[in-house]
This record gives sequence, C-alpha cells and structure tokens, in this order.
Amino acid sequence: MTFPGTIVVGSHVWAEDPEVAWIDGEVVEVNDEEIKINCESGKTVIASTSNVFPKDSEAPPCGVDDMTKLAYLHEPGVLQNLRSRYDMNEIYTYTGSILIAVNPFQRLPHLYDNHMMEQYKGAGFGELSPHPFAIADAAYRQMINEGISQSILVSGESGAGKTESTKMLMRYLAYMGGRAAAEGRSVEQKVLESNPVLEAFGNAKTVRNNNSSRFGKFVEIQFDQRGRISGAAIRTYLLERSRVCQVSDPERNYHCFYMLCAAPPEDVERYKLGNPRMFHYLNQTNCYELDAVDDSKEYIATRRAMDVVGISTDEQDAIFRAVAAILHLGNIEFVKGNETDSSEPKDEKSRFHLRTASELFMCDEKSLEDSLCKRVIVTRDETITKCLDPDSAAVSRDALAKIVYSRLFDWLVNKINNSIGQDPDSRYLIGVLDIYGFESFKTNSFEQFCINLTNEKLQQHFNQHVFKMEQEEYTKEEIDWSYIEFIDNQDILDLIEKKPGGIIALLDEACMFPRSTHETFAQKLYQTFKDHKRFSKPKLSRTDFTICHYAGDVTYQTELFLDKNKDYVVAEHQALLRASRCSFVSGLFPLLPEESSKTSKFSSIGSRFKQQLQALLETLSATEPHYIRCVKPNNLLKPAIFENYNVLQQLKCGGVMEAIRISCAGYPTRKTFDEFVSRFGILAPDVLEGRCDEVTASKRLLEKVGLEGHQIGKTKVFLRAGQMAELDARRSEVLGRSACIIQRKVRSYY
Ligand code: AD9
Ligand code: MG
Repeated sequence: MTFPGTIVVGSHVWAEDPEVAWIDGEVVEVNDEEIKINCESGKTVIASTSNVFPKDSEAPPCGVDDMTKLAYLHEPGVLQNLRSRYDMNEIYTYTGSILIAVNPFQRLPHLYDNHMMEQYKGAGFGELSPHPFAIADAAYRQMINEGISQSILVSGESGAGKTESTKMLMRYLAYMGGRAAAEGRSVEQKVLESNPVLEAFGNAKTVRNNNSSRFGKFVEIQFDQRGRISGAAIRTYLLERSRVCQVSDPERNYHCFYMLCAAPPEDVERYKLGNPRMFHYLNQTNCYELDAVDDSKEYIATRRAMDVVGISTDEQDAIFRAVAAILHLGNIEFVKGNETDSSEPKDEKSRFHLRTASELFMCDEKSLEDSLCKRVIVTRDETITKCLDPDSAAVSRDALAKIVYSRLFDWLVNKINNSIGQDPDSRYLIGVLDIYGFESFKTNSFEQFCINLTNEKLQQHFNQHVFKMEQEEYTKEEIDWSYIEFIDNQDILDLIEKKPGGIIALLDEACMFPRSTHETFAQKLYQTFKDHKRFSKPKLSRTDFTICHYAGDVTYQTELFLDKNKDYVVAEHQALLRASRCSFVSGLFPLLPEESSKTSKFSSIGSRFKQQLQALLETLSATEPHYIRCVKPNNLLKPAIFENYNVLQQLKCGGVMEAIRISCAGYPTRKTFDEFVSRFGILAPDVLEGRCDEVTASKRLLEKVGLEGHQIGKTKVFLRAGQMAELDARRSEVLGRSACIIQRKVRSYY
C-alpha cells in the first residue's frame, strides 16, 4: 500500500541505516529520487525517497506509554519510542492492549512491591503506567464483571523475561483472589510455591539465560463465584530431556543436581555425592556455579517450597535419591566384555557407581547391570538375550537416566496439581501461559520444530484476536470499515500438522518403518512438498528442509528427527524400576495394560505434542486473551544496552509489527478531536472562529484541507496511513520552516 506524502526541505525523517536500523535527521535537499539528510549524529546521508519515513518532530522526548498514541505508527517510530522509554527505566509500553516488556536486567526498586499491587488494584486500565499488574488486574476484573474466563499469554525469546513476568501475574492474581487459610496452606500459597519447585527441576543455565525454563507451562487458576481462588492446575509441555546427559560449555544441567551436591553434609553423605566435578553428567562443561546464586541456599529453599506444595519428607527423600542415582548412573563406563560385542562396567569405580545407583534406586544391582548391557528379544518361539557393545550400553544408560528424570518431572507436576486441588465447581479461570518463543538457530532440530509450531499456532490466535479488536474499535466509534486482508498462516499450519500428509504425519510414518532413515524421510518431504510455497529444500543439503515461518525462514536438520520423535521405555528399564523396593520409583513406572504394550511399540512425541497444543488452544479460545510480549534488549544479559536490530526482530516474531500492520491497513492514526484541532488548527484558523465544538471544528478542518478517506468517529478522528504525514507537512509549510516544497511519494509503510 503506497500513500501520497510530502517530503520537503526541513522535514524530519527516518532513514534506513545498516548499523542502527534507523537514523533520524532533517532533510536538506530533495532531488528526483534522492534526498539528502543531515542526521542528528552529525552524519549526512543520501537516501532514496522510497526508504524514508516521516518523523514526528513533536513526539515527547520521553516517549508515549501507548504506541497507538504515536502520530506515526511505523517501525522506526515504534523502536524510538521503546528505546527512549527504556533509557529512562520505563520498561513497559502498551500497543493498544498488548503489553511490551523490555527486560531491564536489573532489579528496579519498588516496581514490584506490595504497595505497587495496591495501586493497581481497581485502577482503570491505562490510568497508571503500563505494568503486568495492570494486565492481571484487567483480566481479573473482566472475569468478575463479565463472567468470562481470561488468559494471559506471555511470549518472547529465551531470556526475555517471560517467567519473571508470569510470576508477577501469579502474585497479583493471588493477591486479588487470595484468602488466608484457616489451617494448612492456602491454595494461592501452593500455586506460588510451585514456581521454585518446578524451576529447580525444570530450569537450567543456558547461553541465553542463567535461569532458562526448559519446558512450557500453562497455569490455570480457578475462581469461585466471589472471585476467590478455589483451585489451580498446571500443565507443562516438552521438557528438554537431552540436557540430563548432555551439556555443553558454558551451560549447566538442571539446577537440582547442583543444589543436591551443595546440600548439608548429612544429605551429601547419604546420597554419596560430593563435588559436582566428579560427575560425568555435570563435568562435560566447565560451568558449575551461577553468579549471585548459592546452591546450598537454593537446596533449602527448594525443600521448603516442596513442603508448601504438599510433598512429604519421605517423598522428597525419594526424589533426591532418584536425582542422585542419575548422577551415579552417569559415571558408569563400559568396556568390552568376554563375549563378542558384549560390555561390562569398566573398572572398580564404575562398579561402585553401579552399586550406588542400584542402592539409591532400591533395585537389584545385577538386574541394573543387565538392563544396561543386555537386551532380551522375544520371538514367537524363543527368547534370546543379546549383548550390547560398550557404546550401545552407554546409550542405554543415558536413556534410563532421561526416562527417570522426565517421569520424575511429570510426577512433580502431578503431585502439585493433586495437592492444590481442582475446583470442580469453579466458575471461571484465568490461565497464564509461559511458553518458549520462536527459535531460529544455526542448527535447528526437532525441538525447534515443535517450538516453532507452537508459535505458529499462537500467532494465528493472536492475529485473529488483534483483528477482532480492531473491528470492535471501529464498531464502537461507529465508523464504516470494510474488511481488510490480513496474513493468515493457516497454510504453514497445514504443512506441519495436516492429517494425513503433513510433516508430523510423515515423520510418524517414517518412525514406524524400521528401514527409514533421516535421508528417506527428507526425500519424502521433498517429494510431497515440492510445490508448497512455505516449504523449500536448501540447495546445498540433501537432508535439511526450510519452512518459511511467519517470523522468518528456519532451516531444520533432520538427522535426529526420527530418534527424537520416538517415545518409548526400554522394556528392561521398565521391568527393573517397576520392581524397585521404593514405592516412589516403582510408581514412576506403572504397569502398562497388556494390549497397549504389545500393539503400540512406538508413541510419537510430535503427535502427542500436537494434541496437547490443540487442547491448549481450545482452552484459550474459550477465554478472553491478554498479551504480554517480552523483549530481550541485548544478548549480553546486561542492563542499559538496547540493540535496535535485535529488538526489531523480536517485535516481528512476537507479532507486534503484524498487529501494527493490521491497524495500519485500516486507520492507524487516531486523534481525539481535541488533540486534532490543537495540532492542525493552524492549517485553517478561520474554522475555529466563532463558537464551535471540537467535532465540528475537526470536520471543517478536514474539509478545508481537502483530505479524503478519513473517518469521523464518536470520540476521535481516524486517519488513513500517510495522512498524518501530509497534514504535518502542510503544517510545517505554514509554520514557514520550508522554502521549497516538492510533492513526493513516500514509501508505503508496509
Ligand atoms: V526462557 O525462554 O525460560 O530461557 P524467560 O523465561 O523469558 O527465558 P526469565 O523470565 O527467566 O526469561 O528472565 C531472564 C532473566 O532476566 C531473569 O533471571 C532476570 O535476571 C532478568 N529479568 C527478567 N525480567 C526482569 C524484570 N522484570 N526485572 C528484573 C528481570 N530482572
Ligand atoms: Mg522462562
């Protein structure tokens, strides 16, 4: 969409810049297709007229708290606004009802204290500065007033501040809906204390975040008729399993391992632990400690939180025993055994860890060894025992560690849910979603594929919502608005999840054929989607594929897709731990019903995840959504650094730019009559003469200047994209700031 605009000598504009994305300055020369700009920085640049945007020279230096108040709703304007606010530690900004939160990477005093919560309680939305409390408050009040369930969707890339924001939301909701329990722990206390427990077992230091959640989470808080919390449920998604056995520098394994190694001496002794540097699962990286975190204190705090959420001391003991057992398991090394292709523990040290692991798991030592080194193959006529070579035994060991850890995590979630309790009579709920943002790395595997599917689904939900809100605003203002096109990503969703024929379905098929490899899987994809406009095959690869996501192209490496999609427990591992004398451990491996163990050897992680997402979206679509978009201003995780390109990319991935595009397609500039007249009255001073109200004045003004296509709402003037620039140009003309005026076409906003 191109719109006529005016660039004149003296205009203030934004021009594209390779270093800082956008650079601003004053136009000093206008030629045919080029203009010369003197930038604030002192630089002079020549830009093509099609690459510049008008700059609002009247924009307040400290920015505006809602992007929709910007005179020009375009990329450089949005960026500038966020940046000037961030410089003043104003980290929150609205775009309509969406909250953008830029991570400060420092504790900002008083921003989150109880006094702040009190202030937001009952304040009208937009009355106070933008804040997660305001979003939570709006959700809570909408729920009470309209009797509709609500959801708050928090997204952003790793380290952007999702989990921190989510905790604030939960704290505020607990504050609003809490009641002091007469005895025992109150529901809201349990809900809040579930966070440190899940973080101990599900968070780890990564390159991107020292406290990175390695799972997605949807917390559903249930309320009774009087708006008090009556129950809650936590759903988690796709815990990263590989981290248990494989960590690379400078990352860490899950926090709980280090906490346990730093536990009081009697616990360390009981579990035969010690320095984390002793353990293979921890010493593949050189990172053991975290800045400003004392693991021994964290251990105590985690234990206390476990008490609060209702995990008994015996259960806690069993949990940490299993965690310790995993560490010992990891230290069992294998060498060739006596028979060909067989294996056995390498030495006395490995035997010690084998024994210790079996003691901690409370299972038989020999059975543990066999389950690691042998496989039993049952055919119709006989049962054959096959030995595993040392490498396969190590793979088997890691598989056991991973399955125990992931079952343990699921157990925790379940336990917390049972302890908090669901309210079957709950009237409505507020769901808070803290889930991984869009990911595009150098190498992208199955995890990124699932994560990006999540984001595609949420993006569709988001677009539909933003679109609906726009329509509602127009209806409320009683202005005509014809239906505009918006980009729908249904085609990407079909490509991934259509049944049959989508990528997940083809992956499941490949997993069921014993002879498929990632090569045959990739070939199948190339054949099936050769004409799909969202799918392509990179030129230099024979097994990668590229999906054109809403947030950009991502190339996936198929190598581990088949393996990672298969979810099964090795039968020997199942039998071993099922027989544990510890009821906690055996409870992690419930007996499978006879049929299912025979028929479905393979269960697909991709398909199950797809179903979970489906269920999540069904829940969400029955709620009124609220959005928080977290932004990470730099990759150094340091305060006061704001990287333009980086931020822009995140605004695109979070759909913020798309939301803006949707609103630009209609009437992006909305000015109250008051504002409009005071800004543009100068264009036709005569219309203001005599007694006339602002509405009439605005109408006359618009008529006088001959603008077409705008609309007059009930409280505001709605301008088409570009019209504001035109009016501003005329204004500066009248103000006598320009000598020569040349009509130009200004590049389309989007
Ligand atoms: V990940 O996808 O789980 O890896 P998140 O959840 O988006 O990621 P998180 O909330 O964990 O990021 O924030 C990362 C770090 O930024 C925190 O550990 C804090 O050190 C820092 N942070 C985030 N938000 C705030 C804030 N509002 N105030 C101060 C913050 N520090
Ligand atoms: Mg997180």
